[in-house]
Amino acid sequence: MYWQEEIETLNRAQLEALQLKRLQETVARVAACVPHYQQEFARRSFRPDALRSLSDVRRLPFTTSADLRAAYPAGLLAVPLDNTLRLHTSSGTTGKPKAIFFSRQDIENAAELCARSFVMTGVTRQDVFQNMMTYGLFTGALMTHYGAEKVGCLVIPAGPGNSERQLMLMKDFRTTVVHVTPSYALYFADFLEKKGIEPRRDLALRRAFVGAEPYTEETRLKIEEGLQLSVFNSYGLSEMNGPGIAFECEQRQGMHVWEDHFLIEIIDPATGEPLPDGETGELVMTTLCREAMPLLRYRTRDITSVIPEPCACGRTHRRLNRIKGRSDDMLIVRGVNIYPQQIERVLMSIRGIGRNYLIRLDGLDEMTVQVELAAGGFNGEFEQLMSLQTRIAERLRAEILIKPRVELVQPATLPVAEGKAKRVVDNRRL
Ligand code: DLL
Repeated sequence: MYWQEEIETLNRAQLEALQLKRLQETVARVAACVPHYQQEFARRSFRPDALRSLSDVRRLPFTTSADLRAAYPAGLLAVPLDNTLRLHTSSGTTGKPKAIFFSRQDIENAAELCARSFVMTGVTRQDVFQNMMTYGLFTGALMTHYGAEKVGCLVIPAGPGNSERQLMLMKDFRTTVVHVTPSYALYFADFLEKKGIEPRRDLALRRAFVGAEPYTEETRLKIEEGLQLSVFNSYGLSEMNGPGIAFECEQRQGMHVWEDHFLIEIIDPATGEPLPDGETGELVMTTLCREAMPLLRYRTRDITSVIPEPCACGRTHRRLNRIKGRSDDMLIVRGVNIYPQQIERVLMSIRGIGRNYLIRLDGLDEMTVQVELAAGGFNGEFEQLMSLQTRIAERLRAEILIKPRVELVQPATLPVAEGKAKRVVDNRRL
């Protein structure tokens, strides 16, 4: 099923011609009215008419989150403030957030891309869409809300948390689709289990759109098992609209990026040099249709690769592999580079442990992984508990090359996230 079949199936030559035209327009616009880009262009003696082919995008400067922070609160606006309609912010780890402005057309486009994404998974106007993302400055809920309304779904703006109420809404209004973060989905699966709810028997859930933070294939399986539905990976970032940037189709073999709106590159994060399709590196995105705040070569910090092969669904927009992590999430422990997702992958594949965990770094360089026991607690012998602990530590060592301390804790004792989870607490004195 398609939402905009003609655009979704444009052949590559047509799609690339459209991208080039839109890239030239975008660059001409920022050259005319965004001081930040005017200065960057002047510094490298770049003239917009030098953009002749898509590979010329490499002559453009990168934009970083530091550039956006420096531009706060005015943003890198390309239109008068009067022409903007909505503000979202993206909170970084510290300091001021990034301010992202949207024009009426930008909001409309974001909703269209969400609608495309949902229809691609098989959603129709018959669906009941319970939006468990946070409403507010975060883009996650509002953008998908508009997209699902466009498709004609009944939208329930539940927001996250209050699991009792979520369950009541799901039962009473026969919710078929949820949009949720992986951490809350895992928590909610535990909650249903404790309540003795058998999702397939008691609820009408069919699909979960899961995103807003990195998660592993093993976590997808845990969510599918717990909620008894199909999980579709939903990717985006505030700087590029929020959700609906890349989404899995019914094949669920990577996420189609809407390339008529975004030009993607994969670069080596250390050198900034482009990498060929299939190689893993940092995703860089350029907006092609943004009115209020076009961004050139935005460094997402997300680590992934492009799947160049055509997809069986017939869409020509290329796919991204699951995000492996963020380059700024990488931990260096005793000289070893570790992504939190490597730890998650191991934990989610071990039976007998629960769905919540926390990575703690203390002292000089000591790593402790706290893991909740499965929902029913542990009924076995002390020896069995010790052997489970040893097994987890050994499996982790095989994956991350260092052996962390493993602490098994009672179910429901680690902090629970309704939005994005904080999985790493770094108290090191380095
Ligand atoms: O999280 C937008 C969004 C909302 C996407 C709801 C999907 C669903 P930000 O708060 O700006 O925007 O955070 C963007 O979250 O750069 C990734 O690091 C991470 N992220 C988002 N989706 C995924 C995903 C929203 N499916 C940052 N897999 C991005 C992995 C994801 N990481």
